[in-house]
Amino acid sequence: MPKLLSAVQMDAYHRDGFLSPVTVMTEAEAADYRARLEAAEAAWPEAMQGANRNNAHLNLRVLDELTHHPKILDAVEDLLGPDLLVCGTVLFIKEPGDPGFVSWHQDAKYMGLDPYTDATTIWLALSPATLESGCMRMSPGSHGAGMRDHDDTYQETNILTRGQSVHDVDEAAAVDTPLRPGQMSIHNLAVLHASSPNRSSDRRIGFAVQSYLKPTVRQTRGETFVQLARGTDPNRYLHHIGRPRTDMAPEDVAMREKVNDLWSDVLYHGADKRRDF
Ligand SMILES: O=C(O)CCC(=O)C(=O)O
Repeated sequence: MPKLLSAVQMDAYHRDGFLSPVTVMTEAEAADYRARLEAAEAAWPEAMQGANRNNAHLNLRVLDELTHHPKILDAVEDLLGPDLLVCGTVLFIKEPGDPGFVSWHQDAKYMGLDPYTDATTIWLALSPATLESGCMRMSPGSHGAGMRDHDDTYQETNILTRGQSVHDVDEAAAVDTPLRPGQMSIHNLAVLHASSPNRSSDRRIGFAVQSYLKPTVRQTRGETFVQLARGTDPNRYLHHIGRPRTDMAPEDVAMREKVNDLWSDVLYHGADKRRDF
């Protein structure tokens, strides 16, 4: 018996490689999370810039709560089953007028996760993600064709680590995934997706759990740390860590730094250049 998604929604996810929108909280709840996140940004600005947009859930309660939010986990459980691990999170924030964009790419290309089909990513909107603010665009069905060649462009305004880009995407068939605050999209790690700059007057705040994994997943390019989100992990292929009890506890900050360094080694494995995120 599914916990949140209908059979139609689950079929759409498997057919298209993504599902959007999925409502997991009210706009008022999302506004409360946004206010808490922005208070944390004001208190610890350095904790969320550059490389530190990664894995802030390891030392901020607000992002920890979102990562382990029961409704989000219900939807993920409907797709992956009852045993769930969290291997990382990313804050994708585009300020108003920000030229930052995301080129067409497949997440699985550089994450070293095998099998990537036993993983999924959620992207939760904490502000309106619209055509104007640069919501994600997805290429339906593109997850079915395996890994594509990516060109590491390192374009300055490309907010992906290497500016990795797949060039021959059928843009005409692409689908926009606008989200209200409190809604999320869920995508397969092989689906092609992209997003444009934020031309609105509000911040575009997205929180991605990248990704939830079944315990069957191994890391092929380095080391990965995970939290148990639901059920059990009989395999223990990846390193387990706990959840923060307060904000910015020194031991959690140190653990996050270690996790980010090792994650960066995975993402930049074999790369010509390395950037600060
Ligand atoms: O935030 C964006 O526009 C892109 C996010 C993304 O590429 C992802 O969540 O995999």
